Amino acid sequence: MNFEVLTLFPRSLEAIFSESIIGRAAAKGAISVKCTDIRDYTKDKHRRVDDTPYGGGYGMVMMCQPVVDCIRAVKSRLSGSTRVIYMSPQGSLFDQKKAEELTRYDNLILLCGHYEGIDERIIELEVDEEISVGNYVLTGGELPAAIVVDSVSRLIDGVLPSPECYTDESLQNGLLEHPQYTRPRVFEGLEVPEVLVNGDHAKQRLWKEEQSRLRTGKKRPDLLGE
Ligand code: 4G1
Repeated sequence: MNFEVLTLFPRSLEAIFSESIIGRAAAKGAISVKCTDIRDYTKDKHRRVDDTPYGGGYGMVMMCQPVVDCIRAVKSRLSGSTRVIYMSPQGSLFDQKKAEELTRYDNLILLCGHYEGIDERIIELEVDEEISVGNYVLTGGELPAAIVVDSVSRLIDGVLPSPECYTDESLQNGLLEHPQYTRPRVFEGLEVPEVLVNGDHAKQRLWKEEQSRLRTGKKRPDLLGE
C-alpha cells in the first residue's frame, strides 16, 4: 500500500510517519508514505495557495490551481488502482469497515484541507470520496489523514510484527478489548484478576471473551447495536 498525503504542512506528518510501527513498516517496505507540499504546485508569484471566499465570509479557501495540479502530478507518477480521498467534516464517518475497504487500493491519495476548506470544484474534478474522522472542529485535515494511514496500514501484510495482533483483536469482531494487566501483580493494593495469574489457557480465553462482552455492553452499547 502506498499513501500519498497532500498537505500545506508536510513536516508535521513526516514526524508522525517516521516513528513507531508505521515508521518501521515504511523502512522495511511493507508500506510507503509520502507527503507532498501543495505549495510546491502554486503558479502564483507570491506562492499563494488560498484566497478569500466568493460571496464573502470569514477566512480563506484553498484555491483550485495548486491543489488540482498537485493531485494530477502525484497521480501521474503512480501505477495500479488509486483512490483520491478528501479528509473533510462533510465526509462519511471513518470506521473499521472503511479501513478494511481501503486496503483494496494500491494507492491512497489523502488530501488535507486547511483554513475554511477547499474550493468545491476540486471535489467535483478530482475527489473520489470524502471521509471524516469525527464530529468536532479541527484546524486542518492532517491529523485525520494520519488516522487513516495508521488504521489502514496495520491491516497490511508485514506491518504488524505478528498477524494474531489483529485477527484476535476486539474491534475486528465488533467488541472492545478485555482489561489488560502487566507486572507487578499488586499495585497500590489493586490485584491482577486471579484467573490471569493461575488459570489455565482455556479458562483465560473464556474470561477474556466474557469481559469483552460485559465491557462492550457497559461502556459502548452502541457497538452492540443497543
Ligand atoms: C464544520 C473534523 C467545520 C474536521 C463542522 C474531522 C468541523 C477532516 C476533518 C468543521 C476536519 C465540523 C475531519 C471543521 C477538517 C477545513 C480544514 C476543514 C479543517 C477543517 C464538525 C475545519 N475528518 N476540518 N472545519 O473542523 O478538516 O477529516
